[in-house]
Amino acid sequence: MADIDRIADPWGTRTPYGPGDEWPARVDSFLEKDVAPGDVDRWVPTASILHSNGDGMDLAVKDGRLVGVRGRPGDRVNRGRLGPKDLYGWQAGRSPDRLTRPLVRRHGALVETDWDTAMDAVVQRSRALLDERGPSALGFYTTGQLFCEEYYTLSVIAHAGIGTNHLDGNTRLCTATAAAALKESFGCDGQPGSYTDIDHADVIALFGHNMAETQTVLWMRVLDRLAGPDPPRVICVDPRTTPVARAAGLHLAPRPGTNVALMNGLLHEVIAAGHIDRAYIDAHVVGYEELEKRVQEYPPGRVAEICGVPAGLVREAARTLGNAERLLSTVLQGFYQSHQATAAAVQVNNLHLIRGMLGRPGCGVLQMNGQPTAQNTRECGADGDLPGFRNWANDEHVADLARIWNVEPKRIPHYGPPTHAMQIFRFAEQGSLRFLWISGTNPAVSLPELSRVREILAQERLFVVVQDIFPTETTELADVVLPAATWGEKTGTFTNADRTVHLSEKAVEPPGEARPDLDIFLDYASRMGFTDKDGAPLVGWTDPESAFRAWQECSRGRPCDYTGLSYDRLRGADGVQWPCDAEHPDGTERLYTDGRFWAAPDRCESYGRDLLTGTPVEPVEYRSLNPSGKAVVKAAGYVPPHEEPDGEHPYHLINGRTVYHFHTRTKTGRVPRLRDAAPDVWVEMCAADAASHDLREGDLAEISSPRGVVHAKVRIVEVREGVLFLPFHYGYWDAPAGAEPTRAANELTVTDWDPASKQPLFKVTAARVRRLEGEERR
Ligand SMILES: Nc1nc2c(c(=O)[nH]1)N[C@H]1C(S)=C(S)[C@@H](COP(=O)(O)OP(=O)(O)OC[C@H]3O[C@@H](n4cnc5c(=O)[nH]c(N)nc54)[C@H](O)[C@@H]3O)O[C@H]1N2
Ligand SMILES: Nc1nc2c(c(=O)[nH]1)N[C@H]1C(S)=C(S)[C@@H](COP(=O)(O)OP(=O)(O)OC[C@H]3O[C@@H](n4cnc5c(=O)[nH]c(N)nc54)[C@H](O)[C@@H]3O)O[C@H]1N2
Ligand SMILES: [Mo]
Repeated sequence: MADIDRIADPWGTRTPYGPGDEWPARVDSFLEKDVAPGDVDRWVPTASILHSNGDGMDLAVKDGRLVGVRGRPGDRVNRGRLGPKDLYGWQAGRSPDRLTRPLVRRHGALVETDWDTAMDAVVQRSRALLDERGPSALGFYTTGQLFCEEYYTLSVIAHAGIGTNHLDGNTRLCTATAAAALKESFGCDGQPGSYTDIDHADVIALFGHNMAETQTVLWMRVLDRLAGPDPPRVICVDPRTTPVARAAGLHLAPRPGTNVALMNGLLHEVIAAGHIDRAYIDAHVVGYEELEKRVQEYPPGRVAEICGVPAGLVREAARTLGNAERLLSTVLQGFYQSHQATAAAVQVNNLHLIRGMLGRPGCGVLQMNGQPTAQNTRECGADGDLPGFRNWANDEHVADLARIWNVEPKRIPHYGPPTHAMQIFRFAEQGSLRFLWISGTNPAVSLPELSRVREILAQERLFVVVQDIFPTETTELADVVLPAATWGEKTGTFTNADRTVHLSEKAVEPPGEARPDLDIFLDYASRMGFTDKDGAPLVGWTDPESAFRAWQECSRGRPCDYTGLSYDRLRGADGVQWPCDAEHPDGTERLYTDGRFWAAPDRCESYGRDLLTGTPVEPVEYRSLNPSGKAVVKAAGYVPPHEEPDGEHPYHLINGRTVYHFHTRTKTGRVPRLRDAAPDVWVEMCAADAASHDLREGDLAEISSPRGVVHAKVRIVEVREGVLFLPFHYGYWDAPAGAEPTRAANELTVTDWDPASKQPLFKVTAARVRRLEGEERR
């Protein structure tokens, strides 16, 4: 396998299988040129960290260095397979420009220092702000790429140590809508389905999800079903002709930002044809009548007008969805990063609820995650929610958490919903927030409207701590930089999108003085002297395993119950799905198999929100709507985006990913093979649009929006007319001279978010195009 060029062929050879069969194993591996398998000293188990699949893999160690990887054939997630980023991405860790010492800003410049000096600076500023302005002057912005133990520790520090409501993850940009949609429909976060649903499904529908490039191994599973007997029908909903669209039997290419109208059209047809499960609806669902009424306004003809998808295609897709016996749906950023994100994602849940397609093999919804450990961010409350999917608006849930932490309930802020990332940055802009600790994320490239983000982070009055493994566009704006150890250099657990927990063990030493994120957070907690109500340390654990045990206690009796697990149990277990407790000692493949949801008023994680305005539903209102805790079908009408193409900015600009790069490329841009596969930014457009600007393949174009400009080489592809696509991976740390600030897609995007999930609208921008000539070209 090592010989196959997985840059040229990201998915490798097929191992076909039929419905209900076990996915055959195929072991992918890569060792450095001069290393033979017999030379490897140790193989250390972990799972992939550059997407949310959680592919089980081993790290090869020789003479204390990483020298390669191999897939684990027994792992339930990947059965041995690895994607291109899994195979080569680990090489980034040894890059010579890793951060190896703390940095502090002196007279305007970042200079190296020791840990004591750096941590003292952080602690002094924290204390001073707590005294002068109170806890709301401090905020934390974390990630979906650390370990469970690290999030839990940070969550305790922020919620009960500092007592601030300003804690969120970059999961806000990523899977906030997944969480919101699951809460709206089922009362609680947690994927109902399982990756194994691919093995059984007869129809697989991908909504705004380019799985082929973003979850390569899961896509191999789909490709293997497509190559086997009795293959599933695949439906792709994406304005671009992605590799998913090319493999799909049915491709619907809606105008960007019209997902709700399309979903309503599909539901209209499914209901009109009587393809509903009346018994399931009567027994397990509230809200169906309202949906039935609402979707009447969306006959295929009207949907065709709004979405630009032929009515016949809407009908055909609805027939396929309606006739499916085992329907698996996946949803991702084409839905989540749009306006009406939650409203659209919820309609996919509705489709499954009214068809009774849940909790059986092949019948699943995957409101997907993107980042490897985004699920843990949410479970541990590092996204601002309360740990263990507790409801901030339910005083008993808060009291229960306070009991576990041995603090007074009033110490845990719960006066309103947690502050979302976009609002945290707003508070920093306005000056009420004076301290922002950023860990494992690079907002100076990944947040919308970058000129504004740079200005906010550069303010004198805002104290910025950045904890990263490389110098980035964000560390450049920091007051203190803390060098972290990363995956392979530290131990912890993490959970993928289908609730599978893996243990990732330390394989090699971190470079220089870099420290595991957990150690940094523990050090801060101890220097700050946080205590519980009896004067004992608030954070009573000292290492990954004791942190995991503390988290297990916090998860006890909750939907994400980890109490049946342990580090020993996870070693070599090849992935266990939560809940794993006394009742489910082997873990749980599918949730809601009995049609019972985590939605009763006393149990639910959230009472939900108005999908149009985002206003939280009052507890009494929820109680009367859903007294017995059924699943909730919520209808939503289509509204057009705030920013739509017009005469001045006639194009829809969307953006997203390529198979070779991960986000802001701090890792994949440092791996020669991956870097060279896609070294610089480009813009995709259809042939007719290119011709109208006299642009040919490879020409340089200027894309502009009311916020900024990007210069990019033209790629002529199959995409809806009037739609432009930019990969968002390219920032400035390795940009050619003169490229700043015209390389990052987020120079163009808008400061706006979905009212319910608060996820930013990366994929809703109006733009114009111009050919760049002569000396304008960099
Ligand atoms: N190679 C690679 N893999 C990754 C990552 C990576 O950076 N690189 N990141 C990981 C993370 S964190 C995430 S969140 C996932 C994201 O994974 P995906 O969601 O699959 O990735 P994107 O490219 O952001 O967006 C998916 C598709 O949405 C389409 N789209 C845009 N606008 C619309 C619309 O209005 N309607 C519809 N229906 N579709 C639309 C785009 O054309 C695009 O093909 O990938 C994960 N995996
Ligand atoms: N225009 C546009 N913008 C987008 C998106 C889009 O589709 N379009 N997608 C959004 C989505 S879904 C996501 S997930 C975000 C991603 O956005 P970011 O989170 O900003 O992207 P990354 O490049 O993954 O940043 C992670 C940072 O953590 C560092 N890091 C890696 N490992 C460790 C570790 O173990 N410890 C510490 N302390 N640091 C570590 C990396 O070096 C890097 O600087 O971007 C969002 N922004
Ligand atoms: Mo993401």
